[in-house]
Amino acid sequence: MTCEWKSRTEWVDESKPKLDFLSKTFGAAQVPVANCRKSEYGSQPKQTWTVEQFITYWKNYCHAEKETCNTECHYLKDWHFTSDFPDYQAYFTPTFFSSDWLNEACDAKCFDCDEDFRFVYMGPKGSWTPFHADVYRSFSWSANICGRKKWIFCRCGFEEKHRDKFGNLPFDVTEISKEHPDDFIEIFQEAGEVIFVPSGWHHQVHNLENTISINHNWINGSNLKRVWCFLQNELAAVEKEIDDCKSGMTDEQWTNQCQMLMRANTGMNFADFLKLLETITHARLDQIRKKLDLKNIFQMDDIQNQTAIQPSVHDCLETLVKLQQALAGIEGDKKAFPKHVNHIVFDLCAILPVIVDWLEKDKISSAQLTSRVKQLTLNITFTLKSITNFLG
Ligand SMILES: O=C(O)CCC(=O)C(=O)O
Ligand SMILES: [Fe+2]
Repeated sequence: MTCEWKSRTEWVDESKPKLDFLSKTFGAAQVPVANCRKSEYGSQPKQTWTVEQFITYWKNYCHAEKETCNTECHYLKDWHFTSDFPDYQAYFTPTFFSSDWLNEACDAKCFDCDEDFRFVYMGPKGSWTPFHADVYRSFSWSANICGRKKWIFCRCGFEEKHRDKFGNLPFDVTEISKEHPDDFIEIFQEAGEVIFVPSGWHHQVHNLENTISINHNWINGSNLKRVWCFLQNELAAVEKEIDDCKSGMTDEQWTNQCQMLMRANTGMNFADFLKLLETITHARLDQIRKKLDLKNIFQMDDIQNQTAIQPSVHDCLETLVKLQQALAGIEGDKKAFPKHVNHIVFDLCAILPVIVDWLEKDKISSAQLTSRVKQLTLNITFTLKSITNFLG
């Protein structure tokens, strides 16, 4: 999967990172560097260095490591490499991981900040990432360019057993995982191998050699419900935290305050999530319009200007069931649509139940957001109904 990648040939020599090449080629880039021997507020403190500074440090560390283990241990992580060097093409996203709404939405400038979710990590032997679950409960994939990693996964949900009396999860599960081997899974990742991290699985990662890896965080129709659940839990946590301020606020002020705090804590609030869903939906409707000649069946332009009656929850769910029945009724090799259209239908079918759930929850968002969710529900339901009719 990775042997053709430029990073695997240009960045590595005899299984070791080509430090001089990396410094010469990418030295001026500014990168986050974590201090692996410290913990501040449950995470490793980070500073911004240049790649050149990091490589100089790394060379000294490799040298010093032989004499003493008291030296500071730094880890270059979460480097937005592709965004810094868009023409370099260090790797190709493996096909299995290519349905990636987060990065698709970032590329479409969906979010206010233009940081993507494509990263490079570089660290000396001994550098590590503390116990965590990934941002927004996204999936991640991680490919080793060189070196070796030990992953400690906690079976999904079992992390709850290991919270302290304040409800905090452990920072380091090295000892706990030995004491509770049934709750954890240890995996060793070699150079060239790719790890898939399922949504919501907590994990901790250790570099056993000087290691470089490339990873993405991604969301798609298969983990969207988990992301939606996570955001609702984050909102509930914020509401609980500032509950004592509620009496002095109007409903609108309260909603806005909670959403603002949610974005600060979590990096995504309901407006951002809706923007993501709108961006993906509109991209898929565009793709249908371009790729499939369904003009006789329905007028795609009508969808954007829909003035039809808002579908009920029952109507939306019935639409999904009917579409599934129509798809199931197609026999043998006879495909309903070309492959890429199946993929579009899959995405729309994943979004609909989430936004229907959103609408069913009273007062979960501002009137303005709710009206946009309604519009999206209408667009998707109308499209899926038309596709079902098309299937006969
Ligand atoms: O490689 C690391 O240090 C951490 C990677 C990680 O946490 C991930 O890919 O989700
Ligand atoms: Fe992670």
